[in-house]
Amino acid sequence: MPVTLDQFLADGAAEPGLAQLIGAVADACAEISALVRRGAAGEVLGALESENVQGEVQKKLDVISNDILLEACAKAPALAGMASEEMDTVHPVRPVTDEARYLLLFDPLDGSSNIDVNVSIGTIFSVLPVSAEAPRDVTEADFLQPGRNQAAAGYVVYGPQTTLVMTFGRGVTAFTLDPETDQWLQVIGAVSIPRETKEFAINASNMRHWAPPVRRYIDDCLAGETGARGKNFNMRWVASMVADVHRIVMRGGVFLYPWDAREPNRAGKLRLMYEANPMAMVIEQAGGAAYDGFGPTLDAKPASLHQRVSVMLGSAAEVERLQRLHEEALQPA
Ligand code: P6P
Repeated sequence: MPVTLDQFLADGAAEPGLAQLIGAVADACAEISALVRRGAAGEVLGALESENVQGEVQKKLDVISNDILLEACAKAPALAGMASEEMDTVHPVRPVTDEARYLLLFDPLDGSSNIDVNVSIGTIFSVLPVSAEAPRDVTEADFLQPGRNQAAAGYVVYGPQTTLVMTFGRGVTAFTLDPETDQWLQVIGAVSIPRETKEFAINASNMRHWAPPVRRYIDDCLAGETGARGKNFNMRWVASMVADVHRIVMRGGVFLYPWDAREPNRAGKLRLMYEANPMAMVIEQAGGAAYDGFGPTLDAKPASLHQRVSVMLGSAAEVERLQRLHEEALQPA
């Protein structure tokens, strides 16, 4: 009989307050999964009139998922505050104390442009520690910590199966939701990402806008066995980060959403705090690597809650190659 998430969390996977918080996240995601599965039958598809802080049109399910997470997670006594892609500012839950010592950040429904066309989407979450000399409400500054500080991170992919992949910093484990019992059943005890791969994921329509190191890396992949790599590559692009990252978690690969010249003043499309950092922690804990064009993603020092970042992550040998190409590009000719 597979281990359930409740058993896993009760058996010392993390200190009780953090375990209870992750349990609340999982409960919320089981509820979101049921809504995603119902789709149009549940009258939750389609877009709203509103836009989020990113200036993106909000889908009904974006806002519903955000509210489900806010309500479910606020019940966890260890939680002092939350932040979300769908909310302009941070959301204090209770004053910071020795018990209320965590912050939760999330993208409630990443890839939401895929909702209406029935392509896998997901929830991404990150947990940071917080402390205070005396009880006080959290502020945005409390959230601006490097990803290396995360106490936990993970995602739920709503696909043919609903699967939770997460880490407390001691390896990566995966649970699949049994919709008949609403129980999360452990399906992988220790995820390990192959160091090598033949599969890359990037939106190739942006090729003419890429920086030279990215262009060189992809050109070498496309040259296949006749080129510098001496092997053929395959390409995948779901346009749903959670789905692309989950494939890499399951069989290796490299995912790139790098800086490009379309908006030169923008570091990238994806957000550091609640997309890149949690994914980078999962990938590194599973033996892969994550790089932001300057150094390890997890070492990036955030300046603002919704800041964007260049993302290159996955099989370690490929990320190391990308890092070398970036560093060589900085050398004097
Ligand atoms: P593009 C989804 O909107 C998302 O934020 C990520 O999940 C995904 O990897 C990326 O954007 C897709 O972007 O430019 O290919 O549509």
